[in-house]
Amino acid sequence: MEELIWVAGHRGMVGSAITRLLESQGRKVITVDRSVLDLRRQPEVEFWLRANQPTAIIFAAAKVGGILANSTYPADFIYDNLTIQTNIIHGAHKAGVDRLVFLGSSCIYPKLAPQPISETALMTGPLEPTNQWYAIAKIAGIMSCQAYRQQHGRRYISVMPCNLYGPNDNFDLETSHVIPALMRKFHRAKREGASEVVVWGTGTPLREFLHVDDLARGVVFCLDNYDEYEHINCGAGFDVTIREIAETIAGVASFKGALTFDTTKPDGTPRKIMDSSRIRALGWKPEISLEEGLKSAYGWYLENVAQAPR
Ligand code: GFB
Repeated sequence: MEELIWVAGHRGMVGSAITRLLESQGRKVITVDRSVLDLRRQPEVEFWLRANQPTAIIFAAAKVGGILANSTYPADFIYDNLTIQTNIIHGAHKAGVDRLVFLGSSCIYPKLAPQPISETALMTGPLEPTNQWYAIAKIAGIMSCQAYRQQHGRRYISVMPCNLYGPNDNFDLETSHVIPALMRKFHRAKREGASEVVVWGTGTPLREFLHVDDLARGVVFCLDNYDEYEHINCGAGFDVTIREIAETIAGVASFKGALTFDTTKPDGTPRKIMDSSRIRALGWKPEISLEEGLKSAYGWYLENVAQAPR
């Protein structure tokens, strides 16, 4: 059967990176716009899957956001993610799609998991409260893949990325993650000649950041080479403090002023570096350094977002 891969969520940062990679490899990709198919509507998703018959699905469709979005819109995060993933995973099984790669997040692990966090830490302790609704939805997604594998023999797998950044990120200051938010803040401060930029929290939390093109290679690598019940981590292998990432982005954006820390904003989990030794042993490793990745992502922001009329 000729391969046809549905990248669900192809307009987002992760889905667009995976689509670019698959197309550069000459592989056949199918996508569908949100205006044509609302992934929260089960009969429509099932109909679309039966009509289009992909041979594999890469699942990058999700309601995502930074620390503030997660804690402000918990109902949206749990409802959208649970319905989208249940519709796609169940619909894939009903339509006879045998391969599916589900994407989760490092926030599935307990807030105080031993570091670096191995896959076996799942459900060994309480979650980080700021994103527990998103995390529970993603945990349900992992277990759904396992359930369809166990009961129906479906080759559905789950990949857990660390914090990501890159082209097509969300640069909205209220709902974005830290890297795009700081790119925007430093760019604006430089343009307006401001003497300081406000960074949320204490600056002490540690985060593991991976360029989305590296993640895309990891996901496609898993589609081709990984077929197991247990989910698999995909991270950069090192972490940095929020203060360090802020200073690096300030350098990339040539902002010379001061950083101030707004401690009324949440820090979130203190640290979440994953143990990615399993995927590395299989043959994947990141290729884009943090410095290089931040420079290219900032360049993308300048060309595609900063110039756009608002
Ligand atoms: O990227 P971020 O929102 O995600 O925040 P999480 C990371 C850290 O950066 C937190 C700090 O300690 C923030 O307080 N930070 C500093 C900022 N300045 C800013 C800013 O201007 N904007 C933002 N957004 N943060 C998310 C989860 O957690 O990570 C999601 O909520 C998902 O569920 C994602 O798992 C990968 O790493 O804290």
